[in-house]
Amino acid sequence: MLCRNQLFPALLITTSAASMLVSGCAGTSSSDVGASDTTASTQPGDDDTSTAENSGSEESGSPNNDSGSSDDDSGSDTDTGSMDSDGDGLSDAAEAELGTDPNKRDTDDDTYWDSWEVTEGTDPLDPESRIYIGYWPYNPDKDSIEDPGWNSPDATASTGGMVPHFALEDQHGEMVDIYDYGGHDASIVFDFSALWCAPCRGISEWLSGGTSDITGVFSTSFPSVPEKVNTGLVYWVTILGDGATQGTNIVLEDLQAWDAEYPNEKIVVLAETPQKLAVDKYVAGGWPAILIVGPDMVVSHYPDFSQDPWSSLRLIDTEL
Ligand SMILES: [Ca+2]
Ligand SMILES: [Ca+2]
Ligand SMILES: [Ca+2]
Ligand SMILES: [Ca+2]
Repeated sequence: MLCRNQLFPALLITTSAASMLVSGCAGTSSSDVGASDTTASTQPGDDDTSTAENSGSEESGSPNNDSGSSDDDSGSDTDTGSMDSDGDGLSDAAEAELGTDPNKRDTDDDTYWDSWEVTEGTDPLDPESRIYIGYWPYNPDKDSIEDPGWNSPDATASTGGMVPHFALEDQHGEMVDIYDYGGHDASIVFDFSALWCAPCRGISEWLSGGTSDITGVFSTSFPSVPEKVNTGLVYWVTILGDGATQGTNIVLEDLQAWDAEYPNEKIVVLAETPQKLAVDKYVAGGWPAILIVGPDMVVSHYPDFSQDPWSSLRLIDTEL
């Protein structure tokens, strides 16, 4: 259910940083549960969030490392034309034809490997031509992740639920495939926010380096989160799910305005579609709805909003 009233955040400050909470915006009177629930909410997701990583998967399509190529080219292969010296998925011969560097995976230093650019139709010799303008992560093996579909019993909005395969428009006007965030050595945070939601704005302001009162409370309670976002230890995905008034849609200008007001080059800002499939699934108790997803696109922590709207932030701060 969606939030029906806007609550400016009550700042529930206690002497313990662990119990310091800012309330989210919820549609029911149960939203202002305070500091009494801080311990229970950290239990179920702990193991999930700390063990779900699959650190090797990012390079699973290209097993070589920069130091050599003997693994792929052992045995009877004596045709140097089929060698892939840099392990980027393109043979040396193909790279000679393309003009890319056979000893460098990302010839133009735009963060995307030569073979990925060929696959996606961008120019591996031009950094201005790249898979995502925003330099978002790319997962060449994303098709190996099984899409359960929105209505599958495997796609529950709960810890252990599989995230369906979807794509949404970002602040640069490009469609972003959410499975591109999978397969890396980093968890993914889905932050469902609404334009009308003051605590949502507080979160984004905090992550953009803001210093207002509300950001100070977040900083005190969850001090390591901004640095983990800024260094890529976690991928933060802001999904704007509701417009300036409740039930309205998000357009590109909303994304651009949000990004301009709360700039962080590591954070993609996505627009929920008018169908609101993701919001209907994941925003159960109030705004913002913040959940943690593993590299396998399985939800590793889904918060119980009525108990603790900020349990995901606490887990990011203490476990990731
Ligand atoms: Ca190569
Ligand atoms: Ca190369
Ligand atoms: Ca490149
Ligand atoms: Ca390029």
